[in-house]
Amino acid sequence: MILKPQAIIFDLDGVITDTAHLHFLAWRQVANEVGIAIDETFNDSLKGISRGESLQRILQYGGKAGEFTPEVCAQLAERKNRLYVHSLRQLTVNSVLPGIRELLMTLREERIPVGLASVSLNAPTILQSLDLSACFDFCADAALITHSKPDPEIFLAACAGLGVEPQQCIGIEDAQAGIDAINACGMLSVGIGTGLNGASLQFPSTEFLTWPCLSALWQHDK
Ligand code: B16
Ligand code: MG
Repeated sequence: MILKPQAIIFDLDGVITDTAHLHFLAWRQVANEVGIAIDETFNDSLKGISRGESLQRILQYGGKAGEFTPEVCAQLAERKNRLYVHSLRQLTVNSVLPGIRELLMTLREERIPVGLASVSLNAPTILQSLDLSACFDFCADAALITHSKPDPEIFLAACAGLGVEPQQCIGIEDAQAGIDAINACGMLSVGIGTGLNGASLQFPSTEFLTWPCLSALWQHDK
């Protein structure tokens, strides 16, 4: 039996910090401008979904799929991003979700490599605002990814960058698309929140996420 996982790979939005609400406010404004009303429940379905695909889902939801040229879609996505990036100014070192900074420090002490698998192109900026960049050994580059979660591509890229095998790693996610992506590459999956299906282990919030729990999961399953 291998006693420790080769790496722990984290999602960003909803696991490291809560940027979902900021994504929602920016998308709601852009959606309003094209006559579509979205709410937080619909926004949940955009978690882990890339910017371009999120826009397509919003247009579909509002019955406007195919109404805008690719150029206009690019402008709408760009406008959303400007609003979102502006709102990221409110992030500080205190915006890290409960227990996460402590877990990252423990993983360092245990010499377990740490990776990031976020499809957000703003991930490096967000980690900097949280003063967490140094806690990650490798962050998969969302710009090089062609498929959003639930495709496993971003998690496989994180494993490749760390030089580890997915089957020897644990992935942590708050979105169903992310849990499906983790499971698709053969990693053990840990879900944060409620209403997730198929996670190897699930916690209601990040404060319960500790190294002893992850270690116990590993030793139980491997
Ligand atoms: P950006 P994650 C995802 O981050 C968000 O959950 C999703 O709502 C967002 O559309 C996506 O990043 C792209 O973000 O527009 O900043 O490139 O959950 O994979 O950390
Ligand atoms: Mg997430």
